[in-house]
Amino acid sequence: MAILGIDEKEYFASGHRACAGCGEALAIRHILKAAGPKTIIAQATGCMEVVSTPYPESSWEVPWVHCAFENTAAVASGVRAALDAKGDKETNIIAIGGDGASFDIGFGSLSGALERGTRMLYIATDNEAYMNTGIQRSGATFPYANTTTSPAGKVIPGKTQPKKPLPFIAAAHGIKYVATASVMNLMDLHMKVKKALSINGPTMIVVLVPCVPGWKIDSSSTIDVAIKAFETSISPLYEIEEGVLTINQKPSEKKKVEEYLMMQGRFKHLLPEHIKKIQEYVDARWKYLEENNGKKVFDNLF
Ligand SMILES: Cc1ncc(C[n+]2csc(CCOP(=O)(O)OP(=O)(O)O)c2C)c(N)n1
Ligand SMILES: [Mg+2]
Repeated sequence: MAILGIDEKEYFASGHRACAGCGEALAIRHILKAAGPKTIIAQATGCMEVVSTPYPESSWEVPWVHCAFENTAAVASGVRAALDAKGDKETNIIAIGGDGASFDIGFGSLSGALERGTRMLYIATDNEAYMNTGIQRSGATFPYANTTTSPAGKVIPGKTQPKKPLPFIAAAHGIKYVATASVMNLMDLHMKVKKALSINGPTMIVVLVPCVPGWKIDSSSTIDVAIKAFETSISPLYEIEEGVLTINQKPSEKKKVEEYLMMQGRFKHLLPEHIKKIQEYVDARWKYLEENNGKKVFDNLF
């Protein structure tokens, strides 16, 4: 049975070892509900693999392939080629990687698969650090976040680089569909997964997934933090379809970034000057989105 179009059946079974309040596990659960049973997953190493797959226990109710950090999109491409050889046009292929796997280490194979036009959905579950190995900064880590490799102290105030704009980098390959999503709106995530899977070509979704130990938040506040990320425009929801940018949902009242930052231990060292810089950074990114809403931002010639 389905409630509001969402399958009641679970394809990511309970009993896995993710932390209480894990945003990533929640996203995976809903990605699979949207994709349904005719799906093959290729997944990079990372928290989700470690908590859900050690033999003989697995939470995956659909076929699942382990991938190294570097080659998840290449493995998905190979699975697609095998299905094509069998004449199977029905089965969905979803490659999933964390932010470390997607923004950084597996980026080469991801870019290759996007450029080749491989029909697959690539989903980056973005918790803004290499969480599985103890909270190291990645290209997705938000500026000024305290991580073990961008330690806030006398020398630096946390990460001193901006967040890599992966959705835009993916869209610049000329692919048909790129979207951002967040666990704060699971219906939106659900619809985006379904839409992406209906497209004949590579598609990509980057989902914001708060991490309880990495962000130093309470396990009961995962969704509240994700909502605040949306309300402050730190995590905007948009699609880039055939090169055209569409903001899907706008906050009714734009909140100050401070409200989001102060909910999390990883930002507790910030001084007013840092918060001001973050506000400017977020405002500039939001201004770009608003100014280009409904416009073609990338060519899609093929
Ligand atoms: C080439 C390589 N470098 C490092 C590792 C060790 N490693 C395994 S999981 C992981 C962190 C994964 O981070 P991310 O992709 O963001 O996923 P998360 O754990 O945050 O969900 C690291 C560094 C590895 N397996 N392979
Ligand atoms: Mg991560």
